[in-house]
Amino acid sequence: MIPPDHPRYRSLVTRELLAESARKGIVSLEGLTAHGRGESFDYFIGERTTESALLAERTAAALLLAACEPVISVNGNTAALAAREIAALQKACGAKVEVNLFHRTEERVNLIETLLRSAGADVFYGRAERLLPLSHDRAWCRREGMFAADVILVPLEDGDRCEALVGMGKTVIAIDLNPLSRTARSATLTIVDELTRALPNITDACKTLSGAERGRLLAALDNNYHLSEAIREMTKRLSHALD
Ligand code: PTJ
Repeated sequence: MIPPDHPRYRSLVTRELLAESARKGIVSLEGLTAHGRGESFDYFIGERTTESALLAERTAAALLLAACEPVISVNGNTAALAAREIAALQKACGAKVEVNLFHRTEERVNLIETLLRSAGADVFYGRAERLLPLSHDRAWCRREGMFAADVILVPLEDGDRCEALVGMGKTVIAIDLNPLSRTARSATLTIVDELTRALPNITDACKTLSGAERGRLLAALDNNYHLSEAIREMTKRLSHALD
């Protein structure tokens, strides 16, 4: 039992949720280490949404709303941490929600789809095929889903697939706390923020952005700006820690 007055209460509760999800088979054991890496980068940005991340979240909303075939890709960590937030974003932007796993088994796909449905998401399912140019199992997706997407949101992605999706001509929005990762550097737009803070901000922006604001955000999209602002923020905090 974690006492609510523990200074790291939220972080400890989240870890417990992920550990429990790993025991159920939703999160992979590797997903637990990925979360630890994310936590360390979150420390460096002060565990809050920075100004540049919020701008990236609003730009992500503009991209999703402008898309013809938007898709939200969901893996084990994303489902465990944010199934309800995924369902809310789907309602706000009309994207398909499709499960795509690195450590893929049919059992995990089914568990994650069931969790998403119980949170209110309308999960895109059907026969998966090896359609993406990758040698690992993230290549499996649906022809009418991810394969046909023009804009795809990929929280906690690995660099290989992000590069492959961009290479296929897709607009890729990544959510990744590590601004140095291959994913962050190869995506069209990277949101350097924690998943459960980023998703509600994108959903809010989907509901409130005017047509003119959307146009301005799309015209100003510059991923290098978001990455360098995130690195600047982290460097600033680290150097203040020495004061
Ligand atoms: O469920 P599966 O089988 O598809 O596996 C999923 C994992 C997460 C294991 C897989 O995609 C993976 O190995 O990811 P990576 O390459 O470790 O990348 C995950 C990235 O997400 C890292 O750069 C982390 O810093 C970042 N990250 C981790 N947790 C969060 C996060 N970013 C935002 N919010 C988080 N909560």
